Amino acid sequence: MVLKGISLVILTLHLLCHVSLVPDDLTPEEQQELENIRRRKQELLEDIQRLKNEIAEVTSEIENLGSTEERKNMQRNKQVAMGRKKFNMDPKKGIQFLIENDLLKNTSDDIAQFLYKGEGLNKTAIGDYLGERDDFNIKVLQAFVELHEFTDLNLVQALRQFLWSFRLPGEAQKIDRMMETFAQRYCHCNPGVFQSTDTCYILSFAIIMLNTSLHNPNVKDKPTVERFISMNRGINDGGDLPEDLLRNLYESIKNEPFKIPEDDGNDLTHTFFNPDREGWLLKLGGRVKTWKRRWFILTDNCLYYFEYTTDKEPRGIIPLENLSIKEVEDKKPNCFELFIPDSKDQVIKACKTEADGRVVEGNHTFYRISAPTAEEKEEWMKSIKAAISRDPFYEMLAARKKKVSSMKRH
Ligand code: 4IP
Repeated sequence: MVLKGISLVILTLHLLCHVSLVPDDLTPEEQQELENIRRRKQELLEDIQRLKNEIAEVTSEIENLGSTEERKNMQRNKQVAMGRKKFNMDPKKGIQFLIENDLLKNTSDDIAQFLYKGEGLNKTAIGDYLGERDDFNIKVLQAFVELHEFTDLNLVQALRQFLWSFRLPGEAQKIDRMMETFAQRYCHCNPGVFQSTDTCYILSFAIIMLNTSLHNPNVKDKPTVERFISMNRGINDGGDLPEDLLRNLYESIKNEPFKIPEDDGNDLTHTFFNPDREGWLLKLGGRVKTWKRRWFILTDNCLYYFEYTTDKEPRGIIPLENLSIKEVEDKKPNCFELFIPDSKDQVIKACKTEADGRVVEGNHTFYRISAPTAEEKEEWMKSIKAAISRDPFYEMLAARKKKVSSMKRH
């Protein structure tokens, strides 16, 4: 802009120089005109000087910037932003990058602070980092949970804060570790509320499941406060928790569901909702690769398939334990596959009915299934995933329940 201004001024000046060469036998009007032009020339010369000064000022500002703290800060902020991006793509690499560039200290406390502030960080990535089994990550998890202040909060309020600070991963072992750390912290901040951290842990899950039952439209049977109270009998190391406390927690969840960071829709609400489902799907055979239309029912952590909806006996049963699920491409549309992770050739434990009615073991190393629509594929995959991931967790929870309800209080 400034340079363009200068060239214009120079051009005008050039023209004016020619004008000043005009002889002086001029009429008064022409002389007046010449006078005006000279004044204008003077003004333009002043303009040029002003522009020159401005350019000098801006140039010196740019030069100064280069040597000041400001520039260093800009550089640093850029690197932090890059570190955050890397973290969101691969949490471990992101942390490593920040440490290598002296933007973060390699201590569990500093990393925990960074995750707790969470600026620009994806909550799924935070959950993934905190859920890692590594000793160091476990230390970070502890430091992270200690940054939460739960004193004088009821359990629902504390859970709201906790579950909003990152996204709980789907894996049972990780959920267990994180909720255990949460329960310890809650009991530390609120001594005397629960007999043990196990009680706090179990009640936390009762609350998360209550949240799902009350607010997930897929759950038709909504529990009453009485049912919630009776479900939690005996969990305080053999004794009951005060009814008032349970009523308050129930009301709080009923009035306001948990706000949970949701990135791919497969959040806690899904992990703990009743995943039962039924419908028509196509299934590929085991040894002979023929597609058969079968009526599938998902219940009790098993997939049953029938020839007709009215059949009493299934043609096959696939227990979902130890299986994984993934989308696959096939000539048939909307396909997904059930498989054993890390073991391609192993036959999946399942049973099927032969043409002569005998029940025999299945022959599938994978089950390929095609859904009628993309939406149905998504729904089936979500429900099967939920059935797979909640199962080991329910076992762990049941073990804890058994432990606390068998304890006798003195
Ligand atoms: C059959 O093909 C069907 O696809 C069976 O499905 C299947 O059993 C058989 O797998 C496959 O050979 P044909 O009907 O063309 O013979 P369904 O039982 O639903 O009728 P699965 O195990 O998929 O139920 P193999 O592994 O038995 O060959």
